[in-house]
Amino acid sequence: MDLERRRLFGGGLSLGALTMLTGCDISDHDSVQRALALVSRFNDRVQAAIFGPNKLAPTFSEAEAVKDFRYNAWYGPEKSPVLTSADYRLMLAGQIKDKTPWTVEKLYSLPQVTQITRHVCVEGWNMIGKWTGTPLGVFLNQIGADTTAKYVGFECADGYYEGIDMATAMHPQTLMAFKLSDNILPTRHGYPFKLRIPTKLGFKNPKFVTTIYVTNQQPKGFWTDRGYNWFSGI
Ligand SMILES: Nc1nc2c(c(=O)[nH]1)N[C@H]1C(S)=C(S)[C@@H](COP(=O)(O)O)O[C@H]1N2
Ligand SMILES: [Mo]
Repeated sequence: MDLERRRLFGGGLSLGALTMLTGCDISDHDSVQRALALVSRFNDRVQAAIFGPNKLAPTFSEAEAVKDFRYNAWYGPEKSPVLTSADYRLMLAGQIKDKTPWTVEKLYSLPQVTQITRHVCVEGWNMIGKWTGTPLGVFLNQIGADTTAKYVGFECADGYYEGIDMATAMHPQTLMAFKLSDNILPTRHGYPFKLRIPTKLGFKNPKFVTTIYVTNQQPKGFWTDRGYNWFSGI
């Protein structure tokens, strides 16, 4: 019940209020699940509607940035996929004009910005880090992505998958991050790049991205398929 409880209180509804609203017996597991799913989808819609396309996440000073950033994934760091610049190609799909695959060299020659922001993981930890890379919006424009489409999706070398709405994709702080603490992204943090999205919870920051696609169909997410909210903004 933990996750459901958090969602409920986050949404500002008590379990009792929900029971009254839905008229379902709290001991009836299936109808509780259905009611919760409804609240969760409602929350996603409200959050998407109030998302400010240019409202910035807080930024921090150099001194506040952690040098030794914490690792997280659904498996141990020793199992991280090892991608090499010789073999790696970023594949492009969906509503994009120029779908030529990108090498690491070409990606790393894109114009870059640095940001110091807070990463928040739902598992109960957060950390301030310094990331450097290209705003995803700049890249999407360069490859002729249809930015009137609704979503951008990501597939990763470890089987992970995620997706974000176009407003978040075009947000100035949404980066294809190539560096962490001024060093090329280490393998365990997603080499050759991760999406760094300070307006989203940690799990919506995919690492080891191998495909970017543009679509009108809401992309699935690894943790969303396991019960977390799709929007998951912070
Ligand atoms: N490909 C991939 N990306 C992922 C994950 C994962 O398991 N695989 N875990 C997510 C979660 S839950 C978190 S908190 C962050 C952790 O990123 P870090 O290892 O750079 O701290 O990566 C996110 N992106
Ligand atoms: Mo996370």
